[in-house]
Amino acid sequence: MVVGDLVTLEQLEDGSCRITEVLPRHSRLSRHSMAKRREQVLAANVDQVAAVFSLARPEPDVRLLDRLLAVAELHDLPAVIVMNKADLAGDVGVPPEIAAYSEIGYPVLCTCATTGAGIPDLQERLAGRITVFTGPSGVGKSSILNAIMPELDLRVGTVGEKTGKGKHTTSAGLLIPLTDGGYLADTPGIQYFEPAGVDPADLAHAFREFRPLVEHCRFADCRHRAEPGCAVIEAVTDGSIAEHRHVSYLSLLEAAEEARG
Ligand SMILES: Nc1nc2c(ncn2[C@@H]2O[C@H](COP(=O)(O)OP(=O)(O)O)[C@@H](O)[C@H]2O)c(=O)[nH]1
Ligand SMILES: [Mg+2]
Ligand SMILES: [Zn+2]
Repeated sequence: MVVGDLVTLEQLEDGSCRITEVLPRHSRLSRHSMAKRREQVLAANVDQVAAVFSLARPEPDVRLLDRLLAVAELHDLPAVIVMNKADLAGDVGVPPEIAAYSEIGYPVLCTCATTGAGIPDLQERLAGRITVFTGPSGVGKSSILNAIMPELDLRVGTVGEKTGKGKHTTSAGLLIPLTDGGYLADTPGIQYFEPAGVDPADLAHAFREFRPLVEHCRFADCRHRAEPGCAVIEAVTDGSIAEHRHVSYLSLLEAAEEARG
């Protein structure tokens, strides 16, 4: 049983409850453990992934963002990008590199947990759905949750991300019910996703702007690495695909191929 599973309960005579059945999952988020060589389900019944980053302090890590988006695509889950600390962006606003994600089909929401700007838009996205809320530490995930639900009073800053077992920490396997329906699932493991178990031939589909191009590659089994007549590489060369997206693809491809042996 994992975060997000729906179960049926039986109430015992002493008033406590016993789980009698885990209901079928309509979706799941999993990773393949390289060491154990098996699938590890991180969360069940997930509706979407929210990849949370900050515009500054720390700067957005687009390679990690690409990885998280690829994980979402590989699980057929829609993803939304949250850019927090909008107050630190100054006049520059959202850098073009980040704005480019909305051009390829990912909504980009800007928030400021300290002023509450953009939080209502985010709340609207989260209502009634189970969302995996993920991103590197320090970007303001706990602060955003506190802005949404002050009664939660999550620890912010340097305190116990990894160690704490108390109810106020964001350690593994927490499902936070939202006041207007829906849940946030905190699944730290998603960041360490390894594409073992992913067919290298399927990986290009995890990069949505590659999808319409792959059929134009000269070779049907093109891996979009250095093959002649590769439509993906041509698009990278002419600037219509961002180079870091291709680099992120190549690193996942390498890992997927390595895992295959
Ligand atoms: N300037 C600014 N700082 C923020 C914002 N949101 C969070 N912070 C700060 O960023 C740091 C990390 O926040 P935290 O919520 O613990 O991040 P988490 O590790 O992703 O949960 C804390 O010092 C927060 O006060 C924001 O919107 N603007
Ligand atoms: Mg936190
Ligand atoms: Zn190709």
